[in-house]
Amino acid sequence: MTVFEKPHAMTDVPLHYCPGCTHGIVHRLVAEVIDELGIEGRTIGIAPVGCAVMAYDYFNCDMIEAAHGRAPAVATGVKRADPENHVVFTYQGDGDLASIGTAETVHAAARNENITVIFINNAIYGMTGGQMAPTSLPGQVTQTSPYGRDPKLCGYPVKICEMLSMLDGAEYLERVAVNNVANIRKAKKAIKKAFQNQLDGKGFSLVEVLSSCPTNWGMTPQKALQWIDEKMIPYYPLGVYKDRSAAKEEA
Ligand SMILES: Cc1ncc(C[n+]2csc(CCOP(=O)(O)OP(=O)(O)O)c2C)c(N)n1
Repeated sequence: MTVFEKPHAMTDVPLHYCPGCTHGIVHRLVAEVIDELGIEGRTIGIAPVGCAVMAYDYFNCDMIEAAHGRAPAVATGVKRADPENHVVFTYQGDGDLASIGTAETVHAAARNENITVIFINNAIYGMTGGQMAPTSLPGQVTQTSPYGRDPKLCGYPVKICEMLSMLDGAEYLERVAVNNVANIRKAKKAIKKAFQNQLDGKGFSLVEVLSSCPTNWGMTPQKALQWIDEKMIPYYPLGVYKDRSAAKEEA
């Protein structure tokens, strides 16, 4: 009896992520959704710069590597080239999406580009060694804020779902977490909806996933999952920030 199988949309390449990093979980959720929707042959993923830079090795669908932060712009071009047949998703970290790529993110949302954005918020620049990210919490110790992030000096964290929810353009914005089984199930549901919205032609759908980085947070994998509960979720509340079609149906 088969009790465990990897999704077809994932390759056999071993993941390079650190122990306890949740990038692998989110990759799997995306791949499961691609399988369930039967879209592998027409899906094109846009890989970021950051720890997920090698995402192109891990997904069986076509992948394109974008320069740091530019994934929504690349996704826009790929989607518009053949909107009926291409299913396009970006996969981006917080340094990528909420710092260097802020403009691309905001304008893709404002234009309601019919793309799916998977946003990994791990509150740090992982790949480059743990520098402060736009999403690092006030007081959070990082390589570039050794005494804790001081908002007077470095400003406050950028709350992407809240910020984009102000735009008329964005279709669907939800924040989820992958720190326990119940949250992982909810994350999968949100990711599936974000892809389904694209298939239904509804427009820009972004799922922000609160994720762990035990290596750069200086924690055990288990403590890192707790830290998401105790520190990240209170600052970044989970939930749907915008669901334009659902709001229209209710009205
Ligand atoms: C234009 C440009 N600026 C800076 C860098 C260096 N760089 C590579 S990855 C990265 C940060 C990645 O952090 P994040 O997007 O949060 O992803 P994570 O590694 O945490 O998954 C930076 C600054 C780059 N590659 N290109």
